[in-house]
Amino acid sequence: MRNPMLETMTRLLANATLSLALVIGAASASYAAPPKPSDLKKHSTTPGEKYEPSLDVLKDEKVAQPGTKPGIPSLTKEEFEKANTIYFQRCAGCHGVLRKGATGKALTTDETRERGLEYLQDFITYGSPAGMPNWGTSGDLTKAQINMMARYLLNEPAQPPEFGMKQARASWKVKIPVDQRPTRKMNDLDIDNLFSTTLRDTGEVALIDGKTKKIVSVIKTGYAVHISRISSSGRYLFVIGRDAKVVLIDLWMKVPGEVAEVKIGSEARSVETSKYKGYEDKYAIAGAYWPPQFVIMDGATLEPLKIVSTRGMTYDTQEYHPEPRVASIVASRYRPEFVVTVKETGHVQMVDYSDLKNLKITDIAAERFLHDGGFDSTGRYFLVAANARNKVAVVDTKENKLAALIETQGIKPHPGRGANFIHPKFGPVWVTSHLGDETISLIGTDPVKRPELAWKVVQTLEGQGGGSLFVKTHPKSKYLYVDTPLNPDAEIASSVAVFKIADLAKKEPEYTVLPIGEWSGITEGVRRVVQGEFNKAGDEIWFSVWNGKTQQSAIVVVDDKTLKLKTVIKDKRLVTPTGKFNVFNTRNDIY
Ligand code: DHE
Repeated sequence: MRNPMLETMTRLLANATLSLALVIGAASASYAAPPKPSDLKKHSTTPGEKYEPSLDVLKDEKVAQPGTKPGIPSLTKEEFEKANTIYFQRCAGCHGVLRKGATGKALTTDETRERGLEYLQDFITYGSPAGMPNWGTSGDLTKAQINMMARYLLNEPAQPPEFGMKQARASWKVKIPVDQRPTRKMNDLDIDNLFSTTLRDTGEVALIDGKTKKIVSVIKTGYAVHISRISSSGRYLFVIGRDAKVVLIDLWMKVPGEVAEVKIGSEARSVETSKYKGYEDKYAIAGAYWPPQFVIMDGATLEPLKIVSTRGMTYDTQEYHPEPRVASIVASRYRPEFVVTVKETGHVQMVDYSDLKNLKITDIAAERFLHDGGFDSTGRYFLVAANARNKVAVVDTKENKLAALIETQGIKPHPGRGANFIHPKFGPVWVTSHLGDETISLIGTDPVKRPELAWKVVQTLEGQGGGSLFVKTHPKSKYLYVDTPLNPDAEIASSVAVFKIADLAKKEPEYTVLPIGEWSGITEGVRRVVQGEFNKAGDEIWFSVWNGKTQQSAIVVVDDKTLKLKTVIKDKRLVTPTGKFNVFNTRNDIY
């Protein structure tokens, strides 16, 4: 039996060469009998369920094949390597590197051997209505591959290597020592209005001048580069790739370029720099998915100084989790602390960097499956999505405690860093959209003047649909922008919804659709429109038109006053542009 929705999604995702993990199972995946073909219609393989980590770097890591056991079907070395690649790419995001379970069920051999080969084959082929994609009937995996994966699961999991100080130091390179760097800005660039733009599939960032809209420099970074963050002074740019390589770029150089690099693990997603008064530009931190750890580095050289494992107990049931990944990290302005979110165990760790030898960590029990988030407009409260729990945790970085845990009223919140504005009726709010449905949730953020509304969903808006990743506004803007790049409908994926903030007091606020993909003039590909980012002045917003690696992509600049097209940035070097990080807004947490 075919599942057209899944097939469309799979095709769309493949076209755009997204490496979102294609997951085997979701939180509620059950081990009951394989579903009947008629149940397959109930599969909810929405973008929300597909947006799970794909361990694209670990899949290529050479790991030793565990020994076989009599009576258990074995794999040849070649089969093991192929199965391992498929597992890390498609399954580990949910079931964990060590197969001990994350949002998906544990697939340890005590579980899998009890079920047996045939059962596993059926389950992989048909999936389950609870969220496990139907890999066989969708055509994603062949019969032979399914048999190979079932045998792989009956054998002990492969254990990727650890990555400690020895490996980190061996990878550390200072290309230009501090004393050979400029002592003042050597270029005419308006650094604060540069956009560090992720070129996802070439492993580079393009620095684009906010005024001329020209590429100033393209810099090699890590594999499948993910995000950029800026040092407190605005001089240094930090970029992290999924291969856990952190690259430090000096924006004062005549042509900004790399001055140092280090690897902090095998798979990573987040990086941040110290921002507390007196510690500006002093330290950087990066968080890894594998091994589960964070690394504090020197801010000017990336010398790795301290590695801290995040392995430990889940916050609620207090059971050991062997691989809780580090998700978002932000820098507190109230204390010399990094705010580190630990995904699978649901802890937020306030890591005090004032004394690295006698490291103090205040551990806040929040919620499992923490992912992305940002500050409220005052910079005191950090709001982070626990996406598989449909919640947002609010961390008070002044008092170092959990201020609230909020049901967002949508499915799988994904705020990016969120958006802050003054609502005409409810005052200051912070916003998240959702991967799993069209809900846009507005959360009150003023516990002093509006305590009755603080940390409550004060309003929900209906956007274009699910598959939203990022919302954005600016203190000078009158609008809230909501993207939907992972929506299965190509028209929705290539446009954004814009709400007029002044109209939000109306009963059913309407939105305007900006056909960004069409405005780009590109006619090929799905033209996914992703992540709005304002310029320094807050009068224009930039969107990436994210196509496949061999297709044309672009950046579309919209005039925030008129909501009209201002410019299209096209350049053959703009390959798979996704996130864009304006230096001024990023370093000052303006969103
Ligand atoms: Fe991201 C932020 C993890 C896929 C673009 N992404 C984040 C953060 C995390 C994360 C933990 C928060 C970092 C922080 O603030 O410190 N992302 C993951 C994944 O695990 C996931 C789902 C799958 C994977 O295997 O990596 C994933 N992310 C993507 C993409 O496919 C995106 C859309 C395109 C790309 O370039 O990779 C993407 N993620 C982004 C962007 C941000 C981000 C642009 C930062 C947004 C911001 O405004 O700060």
